[in-house]
Amino acid sequence: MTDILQILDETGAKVGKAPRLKRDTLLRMYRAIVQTRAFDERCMNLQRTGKIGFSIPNKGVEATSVGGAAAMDPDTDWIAPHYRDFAMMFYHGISLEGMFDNMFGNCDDNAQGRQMPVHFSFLEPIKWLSISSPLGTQIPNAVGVAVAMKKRGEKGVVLTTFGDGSTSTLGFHSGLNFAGVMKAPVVFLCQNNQWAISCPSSKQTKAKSYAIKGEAYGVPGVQVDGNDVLAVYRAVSDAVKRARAGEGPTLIEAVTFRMGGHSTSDDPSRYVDPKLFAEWEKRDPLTRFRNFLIAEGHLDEEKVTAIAAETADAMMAAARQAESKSRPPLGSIFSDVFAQMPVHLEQQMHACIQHFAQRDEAVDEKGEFPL
Ligand SMILES: Cc1ncc(C[n+]2csc(CCOP(=O)(O)OP(=O)(O)O)c2C)c(N)n1
Ligand SMILES: [Mg+2]
Repeated sequence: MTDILQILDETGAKVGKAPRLKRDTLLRMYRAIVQTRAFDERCMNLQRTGKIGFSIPNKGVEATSVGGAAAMDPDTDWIAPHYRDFAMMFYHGISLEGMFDNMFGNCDDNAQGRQMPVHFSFLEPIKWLSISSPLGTQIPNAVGVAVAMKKRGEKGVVLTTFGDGSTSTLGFHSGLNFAGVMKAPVVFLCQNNQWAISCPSSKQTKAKSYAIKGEAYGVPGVQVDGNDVLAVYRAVSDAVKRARAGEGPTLIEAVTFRMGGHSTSDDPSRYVDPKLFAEWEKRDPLTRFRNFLIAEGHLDEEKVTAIAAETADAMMAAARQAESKSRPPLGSIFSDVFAQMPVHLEQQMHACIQHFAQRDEAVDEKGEFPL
């Protein structure tokens, strides 16, 4: 195991060799981080005012997701994401409205309100497995996709992401083991944000790191500064190169910190020492990258303000648009399972619609989630 990979120090000064990225790509990475933070803020407001049921904050961990996403080629590659990783979608240019349609579970939500908020399902702009709540299940799914692509002779690579707590799941074990044996073209990116809800890393594992866990499966492990978007990009793109060259999987541990609650239902002040927040605030991935981009002449204060303002406006407009749409029709609970709905389901659907119509009761639960 080598030392932790870092390219930008906490002030944004270069301490390692920066990857050769075009200005447009660097700015796209920056915008994706800004968008994720603005999305977080909007969703927190919407949840606190009772308009949506739930959200998952990403403050502090955005660079891990964006650095990983930027290393993937939408023409060939797949992403099998963790739920705290939707910054990846912002990098790849997802429609904001589609994201808010999911947050409101409205009639245009492509899961028709059947999923929890932030559990996005998209087939574009990059091949993306739907986000699932049971931890670690995306890991064997990702390996399956990777093995299938290898068998078909396709050159795609799969990036799968998960949290530190998810390394304690069976999915992590079976996924890494199978990938090691099959030399699958997959990259495992563990977002070590130090917490699994209120369980700290010190109680999650006695291993020296999460990266070291690859060794038992014959999968090389690397540790990277997860608040340094360029270092994450470098680690993931090196692992992608290995995978594409037929050299098998890599496990990357991105060390970062969750700068807020687990979800909008959580109160981190009950278990996180406030000193830790103050300490990690100094390593903020957004400030660090912004300082770097300004020093390199890619950004200036005026542009920084303009990007922040246009992002906040776009979030507000997309959220308003999604909020104004109706809920999915009640009958949609029964659709999409069978091409031809069986008679017994059809009967149940009519009975259900009639039941609510008779009670003159709008289906309007507040939709609060306990997690
Ligand atoms: C298999 C499974 N066990 C338990 C849970 C309940 N649960 C939801 S989130 C969470 C913590 C996950 O921590 P981590 O993997 O570090 O991800 P993070 O939330 O920090 O991004 C737990 C235990 C679950 N969703 N799935
Ligand atoms: Mg975690």
